[in-house]
Amino acid sequence: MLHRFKCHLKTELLAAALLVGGSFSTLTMAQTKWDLPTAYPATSFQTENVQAFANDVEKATAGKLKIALHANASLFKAPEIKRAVQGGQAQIGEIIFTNFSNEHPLFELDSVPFLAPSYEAAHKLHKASQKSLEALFAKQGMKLLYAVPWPPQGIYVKKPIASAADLKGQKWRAYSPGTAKMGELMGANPVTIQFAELSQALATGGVDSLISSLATAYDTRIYEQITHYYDVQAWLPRNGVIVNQAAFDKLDKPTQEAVLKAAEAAETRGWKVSREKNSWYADELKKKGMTIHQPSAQLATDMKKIGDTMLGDWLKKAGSEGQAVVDAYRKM
Ligand code: PCA
Repeated sequence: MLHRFKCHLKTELLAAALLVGGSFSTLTMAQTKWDLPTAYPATSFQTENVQAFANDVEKATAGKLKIALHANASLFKAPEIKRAVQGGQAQIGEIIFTNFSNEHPLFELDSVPFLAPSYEAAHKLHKASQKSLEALFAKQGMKLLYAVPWPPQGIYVKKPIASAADLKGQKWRAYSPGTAKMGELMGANPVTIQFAELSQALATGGVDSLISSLATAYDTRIYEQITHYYDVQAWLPRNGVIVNQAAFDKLDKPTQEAVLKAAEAAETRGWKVSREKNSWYADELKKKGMTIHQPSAQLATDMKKIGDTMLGDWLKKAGSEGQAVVDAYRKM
């Protein structure tokens, strides 16, 4: 009897809270809180998109699932985020796939130079590789929710260059095994520096040149030290939001659906914003003193050669599974 009375009281309390307003209702309902580490700053278009995803989820579930974003590698450093999600130290997180190239060739595919160097091509490659990538995460106890590309990657240098040989001996900032390899192939000295440490490394003279997007040049103020950009459009690396499968499975069905729906919207929005903002970044960077060059014929040839070498290496590593993905992409 007492139990029934208690239950009744609870229901009444819940009803009253719902009447009073949304914010009260969240106090009485079971609430789940997820931590979402990302290695990129709050002002990055990627992080803004992740934040919009988190807001959408909170709204669609009336606060039942709250996702707290931890930007700028404040909770985990870039290379640690994937393992943190896998182990459940963070329920959800954002990574750049290509950081994990040494673990599996599929993580590197979008960063093979000149394999998919435009938004259209990158989207085809994304679709051609999506199932395999999802299966890879599933094997590791995670679920891939969505992925969004950085704008095309170009080369930043302090002084104009005519060919890849001009990068010889330079301190080349890498953000992945592939970008380090590229530096090596040009005769530069690669040093891996994650995004969160990039501004500092630039300011203290630790970087002469690098490959990245216009977005990153704007966000990390590359233009304060490096003022020449070569628009080689080598690839568009994707960030992905991944969730621990067990954490996802603990959610009730409507909440799971809300997450999937918000993820789908985030992917569509992210591809659009990445593309649209790219020309805005170019304009802003020019205002800050960046010269945007088209690569000379020699530089383009040198880069293409490096791309061919890296694609050959990738196909060797990735075997028949990799070949099948590339074949499917080329048929699209
Ligand atoms: N910005 C990230 C990855 C690719 C990009 O455009 C970086 O430079 O670390």
